Amino acid sequence: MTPDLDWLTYHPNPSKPVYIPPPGAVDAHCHVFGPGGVFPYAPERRYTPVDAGKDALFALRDFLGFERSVIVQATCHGADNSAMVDALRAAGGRARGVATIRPDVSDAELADMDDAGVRGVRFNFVKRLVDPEPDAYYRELVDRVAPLGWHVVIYFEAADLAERWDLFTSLPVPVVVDHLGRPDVTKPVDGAEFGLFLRFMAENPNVWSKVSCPERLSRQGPPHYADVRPFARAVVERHPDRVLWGTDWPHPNMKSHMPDDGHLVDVIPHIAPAEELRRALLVGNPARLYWEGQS
Ligand code: 0GY
Repeated sequence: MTPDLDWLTYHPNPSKPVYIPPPGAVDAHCHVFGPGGVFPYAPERRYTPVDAGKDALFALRDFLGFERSVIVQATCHGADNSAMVDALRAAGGRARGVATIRPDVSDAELADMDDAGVRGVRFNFVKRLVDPEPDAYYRELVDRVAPLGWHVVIYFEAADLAERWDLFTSLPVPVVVDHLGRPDVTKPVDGAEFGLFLRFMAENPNVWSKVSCPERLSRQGPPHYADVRPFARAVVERHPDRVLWGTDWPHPNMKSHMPDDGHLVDVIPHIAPAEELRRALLVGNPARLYWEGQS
């Protein structure tokens, strides 16, 4: 399948990070795309990416100094999780997955995904990627996966938080927010918009955040993404036991630039300035949520 004309391919030779992650470090947000010839992209997709398969993902993991990965189903594969599950099975216990499911998923399919290492479902509310459903749709899906001990990953734009507040604050499982809830980083970190996100985390002890994707949120750009750091750091310091970090490789829909993954890793010490914070962010927290079956 031909990629979109304006699609930016992942960095072919990222720099070696100066920061060395601790043993057991987890890249808790990354994807696999295809290859489309083996795992076709979904007919309802909003973009056609450049193939980015499991071998390239595992090579990057090793190069950057990570031991494990959490592979999140991307919208270009719809609710066909086979590329992600294939990667989990090939990873020999070193990867866990987050699936996209629809109400027609069978219990046998859920059990098979659980066996492969899926530990959560992703609900996407970003309107350029999907057509979001009414709250009841998501509640029914949570009822299906809660007995398996799975959690929910939610991806939304900052403006959606107020609109979906009732849903997001009433889910009976751990809830992991992608990319800090996508704040507008030109607004103050102690302003009303990010204040609502901080309140969301403070009032709901089951809510986690990925302090990921400075490249998506930044106006100042690479290599330091300095304008995003205060937002990520505020969350890491307030909730050190409920944060995760990920590369977001292969960086779908990046239009401004393609990040050097080594530079992204070098942001970590700036958002988690103490060794103890970094160990929680990269090792302890993802281990608890994805490998030890508890939050
Ligand atoms: C991300 C971000 C994006 C895409 C997807 O599933 C997806 O297609 O999540 C985006 O376009 O912002 O986390 O990969």
